[in-house]
Amino acid sequence: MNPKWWKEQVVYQVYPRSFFDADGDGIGDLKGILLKLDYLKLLGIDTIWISPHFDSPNDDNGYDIRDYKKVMKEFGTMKDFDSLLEACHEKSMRLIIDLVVNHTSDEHAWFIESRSSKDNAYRDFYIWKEEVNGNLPNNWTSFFGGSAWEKTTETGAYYLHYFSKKQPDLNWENDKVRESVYDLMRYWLDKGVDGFRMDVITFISKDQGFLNLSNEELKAPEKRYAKGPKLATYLKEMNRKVLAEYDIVSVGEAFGIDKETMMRVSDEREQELDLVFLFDIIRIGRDDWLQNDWALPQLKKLFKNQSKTDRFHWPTVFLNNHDNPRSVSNFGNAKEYREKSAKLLALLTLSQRGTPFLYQGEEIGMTNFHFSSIDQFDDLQVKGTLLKVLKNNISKETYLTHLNYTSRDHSRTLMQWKNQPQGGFSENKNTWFLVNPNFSDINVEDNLKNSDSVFNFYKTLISFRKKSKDLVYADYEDLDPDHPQIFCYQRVGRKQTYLVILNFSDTQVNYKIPVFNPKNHLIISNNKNKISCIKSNYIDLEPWDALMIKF
Ligand code: ISL
Repeated sequence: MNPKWWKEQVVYQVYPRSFFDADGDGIGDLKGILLKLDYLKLLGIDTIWISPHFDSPNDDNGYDIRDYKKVMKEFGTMKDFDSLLEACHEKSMRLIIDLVVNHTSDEHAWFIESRSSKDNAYRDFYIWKEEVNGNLPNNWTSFFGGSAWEKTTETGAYYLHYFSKKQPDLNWENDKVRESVYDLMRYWLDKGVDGFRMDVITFISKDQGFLNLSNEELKAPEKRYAKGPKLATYLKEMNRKVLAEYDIVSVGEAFGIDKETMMRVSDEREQELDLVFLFDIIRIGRDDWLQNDWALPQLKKLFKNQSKTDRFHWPTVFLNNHDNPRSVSNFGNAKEYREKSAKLLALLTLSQRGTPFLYQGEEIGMTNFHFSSIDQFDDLQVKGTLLKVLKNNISKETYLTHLNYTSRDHSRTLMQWKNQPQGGFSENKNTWFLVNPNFSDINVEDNLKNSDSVFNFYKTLISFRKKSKDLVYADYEDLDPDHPQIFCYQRVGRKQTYLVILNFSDTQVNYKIPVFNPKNHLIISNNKNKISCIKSNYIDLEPWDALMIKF
């Protein structure tokens, strides 16, 4: 296995807007992240990924960039960014930033020029099409509701936007676009950032035929958008001209990518990207905003698939991010077994083969928010999709029920630091978004005081993982793929074997451990009564028991 720093570290994603408000305007900021670096260091975090910090009108909370070389005014100044980056490096931490170059904001200077006239020098920075017999250029849809085409008054032509109409897609066919992107990448890399998370990077190549999507494809357009013909060309060029020049990591958000493309994009021999985020695990049972039931064997199969890669590929492992519900609500039991199931999920994430990506609040077992009305949501995806829902004769109540499982807003409620107003996120009671009222029970301050807290479980596990290369690099083997409640797998290293047993259920299970060695040693368990070593291959597992042993 080709050892790399980014294979051995644990990454922590910060959504700056909701992380910590240092300047008291009710919005999280860069100074707030700087003030919390020691907290992240204490947790054992080596690398931080921050969601977009660039100047933006915030139509999509920063994923609509107006100026790539300017810091969003709500988050602070370029000096604040430089101080944050410097502080990270002083603390031997790395900082990855979010590269959003499939699209810009419609308020970006390039787009203001491009839309103004058909012969403007920037016209071909974006994708313009005329209407066809009075109709839209084609039937492509936006992820935020409606058509992916928006007509402009200046020239009567339509521009393409896979996301909101305030997020026009860049035309990567145009080499001036690509060179401009490489220039802005170098700007941040020359400052010393340690890599990029690349937003929907698999969408940057467009099928130049602009053919209609079939009815089947319309159900999941991302699968077609991620199959553009020149993706490999562009990624290889980006790697050759920029990425290969620096000691950094590139992780591509690969929404909609198929297995074959994924295997090529993240194959180190292909010189494209280092890592990719796949969504089949985090979106298990999901059909857009709908949440369907799923069974544990389905989840185990997905973990097996992603870990079954060879030595030229390295997976990412994550159960949370800013676009998905919180893992303890999505995969655990956020009610009577909240802390226990949160620890089980911590063990699942941190004992896998691959780079673990944690998300703010996961380390203290933060849960989904209970939304009582659609008006409470901030996310434009919720509002944009409502029109489609109503058009399909689905009631608002049904939509709200599912949003309470699936909405991106569950992960955007304010980080819960203390049992104080606004959860200690801000001194200002007029915060930009909601705080979960359960901050009284679930907050950093209480977690730090409690040696048996979710935080300290994560901290212990992260510390252990960083000391054991076998737990990082060893192969993964699911030992009981069909069991309906138990997730049991081993990591067979050169020096020792790690065996993980997870009871993914509210029920007690008497379990026969498939692989047993009486000379074993308990590494960690979320059940204080578990003894220091397992004497028999039969073990009584209480609801949500999780343990790792080595032999
Ligand atoms: O929720 C999703 C995946 O779990 C998708 O709807 C999501 O929009 C998709 O993964 C792309 O996400 C990225 O690009 C969007 C932005 O809204 C998301 O926050 C970002 O992560 C447009 O930039």
